[in-house]
Amino acid sequence: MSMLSFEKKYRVRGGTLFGGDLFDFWVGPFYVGVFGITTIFFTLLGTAMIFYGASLGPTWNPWQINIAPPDLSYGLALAPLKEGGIWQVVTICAIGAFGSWALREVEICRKLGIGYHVPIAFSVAIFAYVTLVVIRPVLLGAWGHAFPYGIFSHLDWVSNVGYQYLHFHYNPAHMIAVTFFFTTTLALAMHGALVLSSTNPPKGEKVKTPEHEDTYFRDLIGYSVGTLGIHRLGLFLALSAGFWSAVCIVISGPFWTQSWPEWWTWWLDLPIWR
Ligand code: 07D
Ligand code: 07D
Ligand code: U10
Repeated sequence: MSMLSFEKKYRVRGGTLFGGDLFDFWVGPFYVGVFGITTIFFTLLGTAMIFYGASLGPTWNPWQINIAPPDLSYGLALAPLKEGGIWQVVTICAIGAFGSWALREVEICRKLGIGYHVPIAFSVAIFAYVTLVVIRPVLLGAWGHAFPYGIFSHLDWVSNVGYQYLHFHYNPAHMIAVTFFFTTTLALAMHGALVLSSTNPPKGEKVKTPEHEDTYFRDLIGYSVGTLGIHRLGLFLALSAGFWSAVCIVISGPFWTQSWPEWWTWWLDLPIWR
């Protein structure tokens, strides 16, 4: 792959978080770093464990492979490999790989002298995952409460856990998370559409300015959030979606054990109705 001239200039040593110059180089387009090596280590080990788990199971159909967490009876103990231990090793590898990836992002930010927005954003996704496989199971007292690793089996888990609370749509934090997800796609659609409409005109027409973009929304809704502002808003909306997702699942069980429709009885119990 050919290098951008900018890349030639900036690809110098320094800015690492750990290990000094160790692995402080590039392979093709990829920055390596100590955390690139740890990413590859955890990814290869985790993937190998998934293959081992699959070899013990009834199928090689990629849609149906299932690596399940230990039975609830193991509580928070380590389980034998074939009884959920594989899931435990894969989970350690996943957290190791995602964490290493985030730290490699940090090192690249430091080399470039840019903000840490991307690793912070990825950390919210990692936080949602860790909530599902560590924080909530620990609060409930068993690894068996985590989701299984498999394309269809993890969907079954979501459905089963949803119906355990009768109607998961009544979970107020789930409502907030869903609303943030929907708002994120609305915002990205509007932003993508607006930028293309002004900067990618038909042949022969001039590229328009950010003033055109501002004025478009002032004409339409009386206010423009601005060209930098829409990116701040986008990041806020997307991170809020992930954050409220983590909240909606961590309160289900550890902090609310009844059905979610029942939560809303506080409304009927308000003294103003009496
Ligand atoms: C487009 C970036 C690229 C990433 C991709 C995913 C793997 C898994 C591993 C066979 C947006 C790569 C997939 C490496 C292969 C094995 C062992 C990101 C993009 C293309 N899910 N989920 C999917 C994961 C959870 C839910 C698809 C991961 C929770 C529902 C894919 C995790 C809950 C639906 C997938 C995770 C949940 C899916 C597409 C981790 C609540 C779907 C993902 C680590 C969050 C959809 C068959 C995508 C589907 C789907 C991966 C966790 C619910 C297989 C890696 C437990 C309801 N999930 N998921 O595009 O078609 O993400 O499923 O937490 O309908 Mg899931
Ligand atoms: C966890 C993914 C982290 C990913 C990481 C990276 C790799 C590398 C490599 C590609 C959080 C992985 C990277 C593996 C790949 C290469 C090279 C993201 C994570 C770290 N729900 N629901 C949510 C909706 C219902 C239920 C969240 C909608 C039903 C349960 C979101 C509907 C019932 C749980 C959401 C709907 C139910 C959720 C998921 C509609 C089932 C959760 C997004 C329209 C009967 C989960 C933290 C998320 C959650 C969750 C949306 C319906 C149950 C808000 C829109 C009523 C049990 N639901 N849901 O969390 O909060 O992303 O998880 O009906 O656990 Mg729900
Ligand atoms: C944005 C933007 C903007 C831009 C942009 C973007 C946001 C301002 C200026 C960016 C957006 C896009 C490009 C749009 C498309 C993106 C998406 C839809 C998001 C989803 C992305 C994907 C699905 C792609 C995922 C690809 C990945 C993660 C790359 C995979 C790479 C590796 C595995 C190598 C990683 C390198 C490491 C760890 C460093 C060390 C490397 C080496 C030693 C060499 C490589 C060695 C190997 C690969 C072998 C090791 C094996 C591994 C890692 C395990 C593999 C396991 C297997 C089982 C195969 O706002 O505008 O424009 O562009």
